[in-house]
Amino acid sequence: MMGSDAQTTPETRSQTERPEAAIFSGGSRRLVVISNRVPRGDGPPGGLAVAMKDALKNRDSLWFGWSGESPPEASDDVLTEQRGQTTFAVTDISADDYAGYYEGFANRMLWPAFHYRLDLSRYTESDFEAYARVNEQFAERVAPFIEPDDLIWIHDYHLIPLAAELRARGVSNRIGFFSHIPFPSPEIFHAIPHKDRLIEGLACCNLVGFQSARDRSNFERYVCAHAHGFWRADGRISVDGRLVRSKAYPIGIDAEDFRQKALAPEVAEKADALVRAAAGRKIMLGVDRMDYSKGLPERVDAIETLFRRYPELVGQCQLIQVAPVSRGGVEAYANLRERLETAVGHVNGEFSTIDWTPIRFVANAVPREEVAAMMRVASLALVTPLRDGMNLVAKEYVAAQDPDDPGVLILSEFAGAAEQLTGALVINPHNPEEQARAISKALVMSRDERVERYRENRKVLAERDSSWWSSSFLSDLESASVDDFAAELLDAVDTVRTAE
Ligand code: ADQ
Repeated sequence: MMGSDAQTTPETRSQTERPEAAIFSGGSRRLVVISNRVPRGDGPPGGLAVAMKDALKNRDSLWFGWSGESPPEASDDVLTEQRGQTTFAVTDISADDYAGYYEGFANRMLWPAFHYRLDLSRYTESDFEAYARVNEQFAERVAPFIEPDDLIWIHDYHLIPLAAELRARGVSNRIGFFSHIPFPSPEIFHAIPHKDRLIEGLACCNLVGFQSARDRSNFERYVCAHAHGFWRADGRISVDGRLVRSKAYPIGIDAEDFRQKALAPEVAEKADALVRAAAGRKIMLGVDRMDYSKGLPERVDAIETLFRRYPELVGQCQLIQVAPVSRGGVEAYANLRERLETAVGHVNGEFSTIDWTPIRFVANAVPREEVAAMMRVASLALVTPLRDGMNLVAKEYVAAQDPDDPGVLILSEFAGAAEQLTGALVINPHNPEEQARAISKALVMSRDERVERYRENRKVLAERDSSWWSSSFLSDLESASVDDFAAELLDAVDTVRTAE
């Protein structure tokens, strides 16, 4: 629940009892953010909170989502807490619905499918029903808070049907949706049960944002080939009379803030200790949530290939892989941990010497500042997902480098970040030989080439930071044309006529 020092006001609101309108500041509309998780008052800010920092600055906002509580019987109460200009509004999800909605349809069905792993997707009708129900509950509970001029920004795959549920409750505001994860190719999307409900949810938005041009193209191709969509001259897509614009907004980071973290005196000692322990050997770093999309077993295979192909590197470098367990409730993740530990054990068993281990595997979470300090001292980073919406670790690694003596980023061509970070050594993670070759190249790369590649990447980080990401999305959402609504009205009239 929310921080103990917070002033929490329990309140249940009916449809008619609307909260007081917020006062607009700086001429900008109030922003309503809706996401599964809402930043907690007492913990470090999570990824989305960091990315949304600038969007929330100097404007009134409401952030709605799950409270983090799932009692056996959940009430429909919404608890609010004011922090600065933002009202945080949270609601419980019952234990059964949480299991079906979050662990079930969102993380057992959609996450693997959107990451091209239909083989890992598990579908049950009751999971989908819970997913649909939670989206309905979210719409029902947030609708009374929405004022006519608010901009609504929905985040991620947990809440794809939400816009349709809001429209069904008469919400005619501008609605934007951002997908943090990939959008799969049309053939894969076509295989997802209830795909029509998902497309309907996205088509009810005025703007749908993706991490990369590839994701956007996948969405548009699906809608046009399989959902009666067609492109209009103005670039928007018409889907059943609704007009939706889709565009790539690659999420950025606050690079300077991350660099400061890497240099913080509190973690300098930790970084020094790491360097001392490496005893002159080069540090290769991997930092990921333990997820099958991140290419971890494939990375371990590549390290084995590296030492076989380049025996002169044995004893000269070490991979430090931080991969804390995530989504422990989903079985595919437990299997992954087992597979990974076996693979690491195999490589370490084969190549270790009395004073050297090829792979140090850390399955516990490491604080963000320590991660930053590790990135600063690593000669190279392995960011080799099989699929990734963006991958912020790639950007953070670049931000943490010493500009005069930077390390090398080895990056999967299947991470959204590869469309932007052209200074990286880009590899296919399914090919251990190619990955091993890139590592060997990075380990001996001249300082001049490293600096040149770093500068290319760093320029992108500066031009496309987190502030650019949120402001460009919101300004496009704000300028969504009134035509959008006209088309929706025509659609509604048509529906009424058909019914008559
Ligand atoms: P994630 O899949 O969680 O996010 P990613 O972007 O790599 O992936 O990481 C998000 C944050 O978590 C980063 O700030 C990173 O430093 C931190 N993190 C990851 N592993 C960590 C570890 N082992 N220890 C400590 N911190 C760790 C989803 C999508 C991504 C997309 C983001 C943001 O899957 O593709 O980039 O959202 O949109």
